[in-house]
Amino acid sequence: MEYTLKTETEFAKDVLTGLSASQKHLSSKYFYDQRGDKLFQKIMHLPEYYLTRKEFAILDRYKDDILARAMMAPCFNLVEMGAGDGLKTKILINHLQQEGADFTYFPIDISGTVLDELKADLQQSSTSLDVQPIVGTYKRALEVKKWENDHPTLLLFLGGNIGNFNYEQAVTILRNIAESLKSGDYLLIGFDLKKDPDIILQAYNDADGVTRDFNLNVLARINKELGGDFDLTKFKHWPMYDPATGECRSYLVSTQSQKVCIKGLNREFYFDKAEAIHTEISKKYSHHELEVLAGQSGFVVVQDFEDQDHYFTDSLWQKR
Ligand code: AVJ
Repeated sequence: MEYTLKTETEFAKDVLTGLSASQKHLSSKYFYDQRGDKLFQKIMHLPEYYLTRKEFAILDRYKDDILARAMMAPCFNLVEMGAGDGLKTKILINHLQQEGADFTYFPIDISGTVLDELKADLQQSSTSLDVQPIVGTYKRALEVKKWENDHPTLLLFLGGNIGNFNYEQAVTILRNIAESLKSGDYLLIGFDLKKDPDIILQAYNDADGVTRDFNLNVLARINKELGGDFDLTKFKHWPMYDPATGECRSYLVSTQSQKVCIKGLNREFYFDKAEAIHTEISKKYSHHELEVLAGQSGFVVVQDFEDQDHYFTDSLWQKR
């Protein structure tokens, strides 16, 4: 069967680059198609995956304090990087609406499906809410900057999504965010904090194998969208946590030497036995590190809001 060449898409280009590199890599941003969204929603309910529950508790407990600090005008923009299903954000949105606040919500996500669901869901519960979804990467959204107006902005970057970048990349993206904001604007950003390495590793290696399937989904996507013939049973999910750097890294390790054909790229790729594809980083921060990060990217830390176990922080920053 003839397979149309798809070398022009961003995904195709990234797969070609990543699988041609001497250390093979694929970006975790490609985990999130329709199936990946479902898997991640399942992950958020896993007993081992504490991040979502902790942040939920923080937002529920401190919503008044957070909004009292960050709400400076009757009319403002609420921008959210990586909104996903918006379940956590709904705590803040509901609260804002109860207070009669006047704001436009700009949810940004790489997955169009999840944004459609979010918009439908929000407009069902509150018909008057102005929702302006933006489908795309953080980078793209910051270039388009649909929220550029005279109103102040509260930008949300929740869930520990910033953890998917290493430190240098985090500085770059936060500087771009700072540039898209006005002096005095706020950023509420979620960081997973350094803690007992066992607890962290288990969160990325759950007993049910949902995280394994999530990781493998990038290969399933290559099969589906680029005509690949990856045999998913021949790759092993391998997360590891480095307590020094705070980086939890996930790999897919080839269990045998094998050849994979990707028709859409018109290419074959070889894997040695035990060769690894790096797929994800989930960086954990110390308080000191996030202070430095804020300073380097043009913000000051206003206040940290943490759960009782100090596993996670929603850190409120202000643009200098
Ligand atoms: C959505 C980036 C916060 O890194 O913890 C969950 C994604 N990966 N399990 C994370 C994820 C594996 C998650 N973030």
